[in-house]
Amino acid sequence: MKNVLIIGSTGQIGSELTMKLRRMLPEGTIVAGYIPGAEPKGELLESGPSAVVDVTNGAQIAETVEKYKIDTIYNLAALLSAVAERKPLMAWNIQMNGLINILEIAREKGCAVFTPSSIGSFGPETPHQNTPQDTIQRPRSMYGVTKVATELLSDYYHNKYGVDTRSVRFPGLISHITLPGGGTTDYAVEIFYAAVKGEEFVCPIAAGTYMDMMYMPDALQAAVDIMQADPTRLVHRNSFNIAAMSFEPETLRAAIAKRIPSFRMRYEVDPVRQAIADSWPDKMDDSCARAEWGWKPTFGLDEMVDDMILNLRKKLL
Ligand code: AKB
Repeated sequence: MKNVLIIGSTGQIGSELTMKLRRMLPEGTIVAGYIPGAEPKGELLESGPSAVVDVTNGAQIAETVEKYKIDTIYNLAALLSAVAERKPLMAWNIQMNGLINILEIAREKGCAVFTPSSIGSFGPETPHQNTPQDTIQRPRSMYGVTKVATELLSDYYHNKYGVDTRSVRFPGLISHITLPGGGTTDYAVEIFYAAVKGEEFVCPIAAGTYMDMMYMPDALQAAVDIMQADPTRLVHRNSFNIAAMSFEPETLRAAIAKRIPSFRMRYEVDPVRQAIADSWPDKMDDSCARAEWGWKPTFGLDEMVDDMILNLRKKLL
């Protein structure tokens, strides 16, 4: 990995992954791909090249790959689960037509490709406790359908054409730099903004709903480590379960209230997001990722809550 194209570089993961890779690979070129309307700003804009790369436009991807001699593509363009339910055709177009554009270019130019999957690739029939690496995947949401198809198509391009595709199934990602947009797990980010600003939080997910969650530094490390893993050790490729913490809204509320005693939360459950959340695992088994490429998270619930509050106080107050 030397010259890297990040598609979706201004999103929740992309904005931080681009900066991490620029710091990590000073000899390389890390190109921030974006779509008009979501331009990179500040440090992201100034610290390296950027290019308009719409994932649904194969010619744009090919041109950027050629121009910067790209060897690795991080494909982070996606509509998240709740918004994908409102715009299923758009989600399909971005997630699937976008992916095949990338895989075709990767096949021609010899690029490695990372396209994240998600806890959203599982469905109501999946075992919810210690969800195994290899298990039933019958999601009911469009987001989930595209994630399962992403895993299958990525493996297909590896098995048939030798394209170096690898990925992880991300839990809900918690971060303080760029807000997520339209996910089922977004409540676990938005709650911190409300708490730090001294506002009441209206939680769209019901008490008692457990989901896997992860703090962004661990997610970024996973995205890097999987692409740098020794391929001879990989039994799986697309995609690895990775887990860090599992909680329900009350656990998070209590952890925040311990640090901000005036914090208040009430529930107004969103039926669309709740149905999706109910169909997802409570807690995944990530033993294959641990065994095959050394996955190990560093942030648990308390470390994450401390760090989120510290950073959001700096940002918002
Ligand atoms: C979402 O909630 O849609 C995402 C995800 C878990 O993939 N954060």
